Amino acid sequence: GGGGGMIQTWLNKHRLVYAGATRHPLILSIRDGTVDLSSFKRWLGQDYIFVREFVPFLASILLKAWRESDDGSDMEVILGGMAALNDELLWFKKEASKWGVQLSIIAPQKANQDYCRFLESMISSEVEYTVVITAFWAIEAVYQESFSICLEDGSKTPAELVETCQRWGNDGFGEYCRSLQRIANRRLEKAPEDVLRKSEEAFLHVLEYEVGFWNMSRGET
Ligand code: HMH
Repeated sequence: GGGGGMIQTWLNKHRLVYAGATRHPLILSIRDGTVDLSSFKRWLGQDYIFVREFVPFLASILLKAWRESDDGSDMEVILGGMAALNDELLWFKKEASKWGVQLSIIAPQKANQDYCRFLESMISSEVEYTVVITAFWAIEAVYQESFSICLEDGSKTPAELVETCQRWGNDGFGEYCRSLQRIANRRLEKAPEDVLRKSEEAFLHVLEYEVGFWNMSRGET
């Protein structure tokens, strides 16, 4: 309950799990300037693979919004997100070449494969629009929250990583995440009990996969 909608209720209820995903040691090390650059490069290569998989996931959400949404502006928000991915993939290529990371030879690690398989499972037409828009919001919100921490006053983020942090930590991306949150809240408000339960599970799954994803940067697997 409360004025913040279901998402805020879940953020309160699961705040420790959420903090685990948004204040991961990799992010904290970027913010305090002690980041191990080989960890950053591992993250960069793996995230390029992830973002490529994110395109069909978003396409499936666009299709569900077109079929099921009661509000035409949902499609505009999702289409804006898809359009941004085009630029994002180009940015990854540019950034990888700047760091000497060869994207063409990178294989997805286990945690990345698991996360991508989860995205693929959400593409199914059996998975309700409300559930996928909740998962989509969570995926974007974790990056927005994480990288904006690295841009706060007093952070010691290395100059060469500021552009990366701005990609997800900028105000425009924050506004986009709030739009997704509003869509999710509006859908969750009218959702039957089983869809609510599945949406909360999807949210928690995203948080778990995000932690696994950050952990890959340690390069232990
Ligand atoms: C793993 N989660 C991961 N990668 C991303 N690029 C985002 C979220 C945000 O789009």
